[in-house]
Parts: sequence; structure tokens; C-alpha cells
Amino acid sequence: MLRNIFRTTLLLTLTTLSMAACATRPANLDLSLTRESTSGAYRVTLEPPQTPPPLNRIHSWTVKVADRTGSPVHAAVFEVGGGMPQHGHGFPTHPRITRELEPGTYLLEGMKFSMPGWWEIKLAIQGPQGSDSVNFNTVMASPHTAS
Ligand SMILES: [Cu+2]
Repeated sequence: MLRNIFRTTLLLTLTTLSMAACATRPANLDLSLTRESTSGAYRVTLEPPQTPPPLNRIHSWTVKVADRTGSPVHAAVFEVGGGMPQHGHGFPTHPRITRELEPGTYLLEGMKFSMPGWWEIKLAIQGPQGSDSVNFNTVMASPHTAS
């Protein structure tokens, strides 16, 4: 009996510890949705359909790409990646840019955040100003906590 209580307590402690570890993300995570690409070729703005973006639902974002002077970048080609760096998994879907809505504004379809926590959205961009990449961070709140 005592042994069982001890084991239950130990299990609960371990579960709590691992949940805390899961929830911990790097301090000072840059959550800005407008960022310069790594080499400075592009200025990219992500727009979720709502703030915060929906959890567990497939939805679309828009992506705006401008050059150094702020002019929209037309006919860019993208590769989309990302996922949860602390869990070692990608998106449960295959998000991709499907079309250019207007010059420099693109539709990113197939976004789905399947769990709360820190997600990365990575874009590799090929355009008239060359190849460059940009990473964004977003944090999905747990539906069980008010925040
Ligand atoms: Cu995960």
C-alpha cells in the first residue's frame, strides 16, 4: 500500500517535471511577424487570419514580401518549413505558398498547429534579389490556460 502511494507520487512528480520542461521555451523569443531575411534581401510580413491563430484547424496566412526599398517583390518562389524545435517534429500538414494574391502578397495554405507551444515558420525565398531565408516564431497558448 505505502509502496503504491510512493510509486504514484513519483510518477506524478515525473509527469509534472516533464510537462514543465515541455512548456519552457527560450527566453526573449522574437515573436515579431515582420522580419528581415537573413542576408537582408527581403522584408517579410506574415499575417495570420486571426490573433492568436487557431489551434488544431487547417487555415491560411498571407505573406508579404518587399525588397530593401520597400517595393513589393513579385513572382517569388518559396519553400515552407518549420515545426516545433523542442519536440523535433514539423507541421502535421504540408504548408505551402499556393499563389500570389496581388504583387508581393502571397497565400500560405495548409497551416495547422496541432499542439500548444513554440512553433517555427521557416521560409526560403527565391526572387529577383536572390535566395534568402527568414524564420518566424509563434507561440500557441494552451487551451487550458487563460493567456
Ligand atoms: Cu509538439
